[in-house]
Amino acid sequence: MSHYHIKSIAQFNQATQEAKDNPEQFWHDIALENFMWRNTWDTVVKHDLTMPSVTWFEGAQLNISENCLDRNLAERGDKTAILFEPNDPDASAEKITYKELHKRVCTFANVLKSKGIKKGDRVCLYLPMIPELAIAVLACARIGAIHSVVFAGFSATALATRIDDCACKMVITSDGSYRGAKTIDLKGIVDQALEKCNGIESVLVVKRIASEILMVPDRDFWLAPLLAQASDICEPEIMDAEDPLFVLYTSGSTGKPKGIVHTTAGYMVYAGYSFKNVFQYEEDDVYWCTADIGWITGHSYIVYGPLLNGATTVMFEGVPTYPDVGRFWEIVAKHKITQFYTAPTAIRALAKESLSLVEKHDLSSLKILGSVGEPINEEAWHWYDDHIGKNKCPIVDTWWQTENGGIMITSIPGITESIPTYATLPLPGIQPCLMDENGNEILEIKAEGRMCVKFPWPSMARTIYGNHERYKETYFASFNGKYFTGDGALRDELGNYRITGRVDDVIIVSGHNLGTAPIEDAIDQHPLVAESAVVGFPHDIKGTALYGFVTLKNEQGKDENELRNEVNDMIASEIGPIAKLEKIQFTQGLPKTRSGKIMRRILRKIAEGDSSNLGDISTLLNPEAVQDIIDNAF
Ligand code: 7RM
Repeated sequence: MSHYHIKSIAQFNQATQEAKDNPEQFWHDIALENFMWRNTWDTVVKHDLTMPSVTWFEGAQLNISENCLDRNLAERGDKTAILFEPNDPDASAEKITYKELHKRVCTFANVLKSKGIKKGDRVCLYLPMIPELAIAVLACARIGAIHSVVFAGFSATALATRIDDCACKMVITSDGSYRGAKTIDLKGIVDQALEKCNGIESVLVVKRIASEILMVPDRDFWLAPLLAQASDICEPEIMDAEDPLFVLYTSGSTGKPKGIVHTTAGYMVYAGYSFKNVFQYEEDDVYWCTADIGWITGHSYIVYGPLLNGATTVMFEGVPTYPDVGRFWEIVAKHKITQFYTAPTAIRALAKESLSLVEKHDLSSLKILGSVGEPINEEAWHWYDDHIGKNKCPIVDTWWQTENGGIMITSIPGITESIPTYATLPLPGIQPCLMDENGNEILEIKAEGRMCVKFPWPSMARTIYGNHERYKETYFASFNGKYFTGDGALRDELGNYRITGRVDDVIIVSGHNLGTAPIEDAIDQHPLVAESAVVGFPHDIKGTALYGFVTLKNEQGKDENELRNEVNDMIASEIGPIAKLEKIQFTQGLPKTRSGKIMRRILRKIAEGDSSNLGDISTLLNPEAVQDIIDNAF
């Protein structure tokens, strides 16, 4: 029997062991028993991580949209698949059943075909968080087109780069989008981007805000009339296991963004398996992940993972601060959310606000809370646990990456222990390891090092679009034969992992290796601190010294130097005097990526006194924060 759904600690231990001893059998059973195949595989996995080349389920044939939709029709055709909560809190939510979703995906797929899109073509999706985005994703998958979703907060230039890099033939967008009190002219951004691109043959436009927009004849088409003419029957394209399913861009620390390629069968198996276990989804649950589908978290844990399990998945169009900072909690109460999955940046932002905005909403439906995207500091973890989970909801701190396709390290709610600031244990089937500076695996259990994965897993990225050499160089060259994550981690005596941050964030002060996450965690425990970021800067004696950027909570008024001393006292008592900050700058905000990660690269430049050359900051969430920091830097 397969270990698809882990229900006890004994089963967790057994699954972990079996997956290590015989990965082929482990994944064979899971794949065979829980998915729909047109043909099964000849081999479960073939791998050579030095090339690197990996295939999973070679010889198998399938369609992932069939697994998400058709497979659920008989048992749960009338169950809500997508629960859409619009930006406007007074507009009514939309419930799309599995039956309806199936029809809408098929109809959309026929529109794609009518515009000449075929298996293997790339289609760029530049859409707000409205049902059409999920439908377009599934429609591409249905006909074997490769979707490339670009987060609709990216600029025209960023969009153009991504359209060109994988030579998309079509863009799907909307006339505009709602974001809180604002509207954004998405179509205008697409028009601007397309001035720089060559390959786009057609643009499909969803009407969302009914704005006046330019429609280029023979290139731009309103979606609604095309849908009205299309049939709602569309047989799924039969795909090979290793046919690409999607490309998703992730920005590297240097160079142009990397088009991470995920393939069909392995991605499906792992998205389904990880969703089921990490969120322990039960039939009547209402699951909500607040990410945008423009990120991997949205791909795997708003669309594919939930639908593969016949779940009800919430899509929220708006922002956490509109109409007020209680919006998340209002939605939890309104839809009786059972699993809530968000990012530390959102938790920290909401924890700054008055508790009355949480307390006026009934959050008793919640069973499981999740965190993803960055290390979650202890302060934020406890706030989440106390005020949102009321100390009765296990928190899953899920560590994974775009390149991984699915959650790699996490606790399993109710089964393995959650530990603040620790992602804890790998899911069965995942084999992380820690490496030392000499490139050797550290065999002691309690250790600190660079985190790698030493055996392939089904949803690992197969390549970077159009640049296999860069894929090899970035992920497989540092530690030959292993996948290098780029993150540093600590492992405790029980094997629990604590992610200490990107390795490029590791700072060596007077010969001591310091991760940014534990220091920031200590700072954030100060009651007046909202969030912080620590970077290194050159120092005559220490080699490198620490520079902290600290954002305070709304209420304040304390003397800054007194606060600096208190912050350093916290660090000294949590970590040791070695980790004390040389300089502490109080800031209005910290520069963040659109997905909410703190951009330490920019802070490092400022701390080094070299703010003339910060690189492209236009894709930041809050470029204005940068100027303020430069103006007030030491
Ligand atoms: C899912 C996602 C990946 C990077 C990764 C880490 C950091 C993500 C956690 C985390 C500590 C976590 N994909 N990261 N989750 N660090 N604890 N639970 O975010 O490709 O956009 O980013 O994010 O550094 O390498 S991603």
